[in-house]
Amino acid sequence: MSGAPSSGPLTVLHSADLHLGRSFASWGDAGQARQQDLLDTLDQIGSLAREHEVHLVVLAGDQFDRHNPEPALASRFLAWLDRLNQAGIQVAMISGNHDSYWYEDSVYRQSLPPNTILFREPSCGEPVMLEIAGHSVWLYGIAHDHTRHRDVLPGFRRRGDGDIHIGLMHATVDPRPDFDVADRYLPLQRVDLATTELDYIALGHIHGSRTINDGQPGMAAYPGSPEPLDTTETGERSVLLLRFTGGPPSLSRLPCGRRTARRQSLDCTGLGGDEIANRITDFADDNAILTVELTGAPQEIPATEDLETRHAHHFCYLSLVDRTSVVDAGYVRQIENERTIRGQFVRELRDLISNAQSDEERETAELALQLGLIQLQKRSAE
Ligand SMILES: [Mn+2]
Repeated sequence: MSGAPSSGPLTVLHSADLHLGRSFASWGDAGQARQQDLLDTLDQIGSLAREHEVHLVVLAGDQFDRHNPEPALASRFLAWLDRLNQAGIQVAMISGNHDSYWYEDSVYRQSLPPNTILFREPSCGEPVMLEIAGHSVWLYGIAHDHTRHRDVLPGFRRRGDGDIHIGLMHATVDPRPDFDVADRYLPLQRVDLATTELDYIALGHIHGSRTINDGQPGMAAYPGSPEPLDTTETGERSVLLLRFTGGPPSLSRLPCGRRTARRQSLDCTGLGGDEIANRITDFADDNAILTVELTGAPQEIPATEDLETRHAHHFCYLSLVDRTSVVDAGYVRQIENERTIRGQFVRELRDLISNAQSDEERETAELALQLGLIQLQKRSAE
């Protein structure tokens, strides 16, 4: 593939934030399977690189969830790099804030296959120049380092005309103005990227997919995590396929990942516990990391923890969020007229709710009504 000059485009696959070895500690039994999903996705990325006959793979940090993963996992990753080596595909990578090179026992301090370039410095020194498929490719990389103040942009700048200039950084581009981003997460503005005049900057750190300065000098993109890492990483996951013919590349997304995280709303108005359970199993999908938001006014308080446990096997992972309204629920209306302790409790809490002086006060009283009824329901079940 390399060697003889060609006039064809340079093709590059860009990924980041795979977080291999993540523990998924709060996922119970599903956690172990998720670690295997990450490895499957790593293999899928390698297959996509070979299938699309890319010349170069760039990995923009957080390949691992921590800097010193299990030796078996490190070996697995090295073997993956080696398979790309055998396919004649170059790799360039940086470490991220999760897998920082800075530590003495960093996974990246072992010897890497000859196709792999690792940027080890937290500021950009001399770029690395490669001849690939008839193109001169200049690579500029910044390794994550939380111990040094980094004024990274002076060195991270196009040197020389012509050719193809690609940067790699693990950074927070255009942070929300109301959000204070620590220096170690490298807060930068899109205009800072434009001034680098690089043809493309391969970004990592933000787990959603986003393109910045599209078609302009200093074009940059986040591929996002290729496999969802929690319930909030919703929607299709992808890696980026870039074609360089001079100037900013054309960019397309290649779908990837084993599972998909999504949210689903379920109106529980008038439904009892069994009916709510049936509606949840209607969503059954082995590949779904599903969050169901329960709304409306049900007949009974949804037993969310119990429902999660009993129906987890229909999904990769199931999480229920109870946003049902206790105040208007059928069972509360029934209880209200009872000459019982819980009837008294409901009447008093409903008074508090209707006489609340602020939204906060009303929400607190509603929550108290809900939690109190759950406790009373548990007690009557014992
Ligand atoms: Mn990350």
